[in-house]
Amino acid sequence: MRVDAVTLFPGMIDAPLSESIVGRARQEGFLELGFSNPRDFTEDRHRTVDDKPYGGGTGMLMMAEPVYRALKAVRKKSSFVIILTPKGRRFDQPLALELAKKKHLVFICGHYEGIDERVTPLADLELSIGDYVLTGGEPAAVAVIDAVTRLIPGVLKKSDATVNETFTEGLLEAPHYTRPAVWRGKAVPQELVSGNHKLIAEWRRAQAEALTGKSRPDLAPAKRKPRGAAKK
Ligand code: 6GU
Repeated sequence: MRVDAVTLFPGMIDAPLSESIVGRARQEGFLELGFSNPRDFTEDRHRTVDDKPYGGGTGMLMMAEPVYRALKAVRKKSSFVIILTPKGRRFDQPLALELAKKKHLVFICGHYEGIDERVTPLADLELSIGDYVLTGGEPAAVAVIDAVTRLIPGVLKKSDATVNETFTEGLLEAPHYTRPAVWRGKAVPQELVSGNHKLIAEWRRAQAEALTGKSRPDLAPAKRKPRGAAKK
């Protein structure tokens, strides 16, 4: 997969995605990550990329033309273009699975108070990673690129590592333990050391359902209202 980021701060994306699993995926060619900086597409002496908002208000906006040119430099027919903004659709695992099928993703990262609204129609999707405000789209791009990269076939060693995991089945994962069997007086649940695979599977399922109900009742299927239930 090819990914390009349109950003004024490529280092905010390049550095975190040079470590660990994604760093290795880049070295091994599963992910090709490139950058296009709007500042490189300015023509004035100060290489200006931002200006004050019409109508007043605090902060600065990214100007449309440098962003447009930086996008144009990387966009291809096959590109799926995403603008990162807290106003966008909330990112989740089903969307990560959809994005992992694309050949080329382009992420446009807003900074300052955002981007001139006239660039929005250039994108296929406006995307947010949650209900809080970041200083810019770059940390959000890192989160989305990470979640997508680990779904590219071959990036994770175990092919089933992405099947039984949190959110894929709409449940949080059961707790995990490794050696020692007793650590500072705390023992590993006896089901996990029983060697009985059916018992282990049942224990994990029950733990996953209990945990989901407790921490994320919004995800718990049993707690959801039946479909078509009359609203009062
Ligand atoms: Cl995509 N951008 C910014 N600036 N803040 C966010 C976000 C994106 N997603 C959540 N908060």
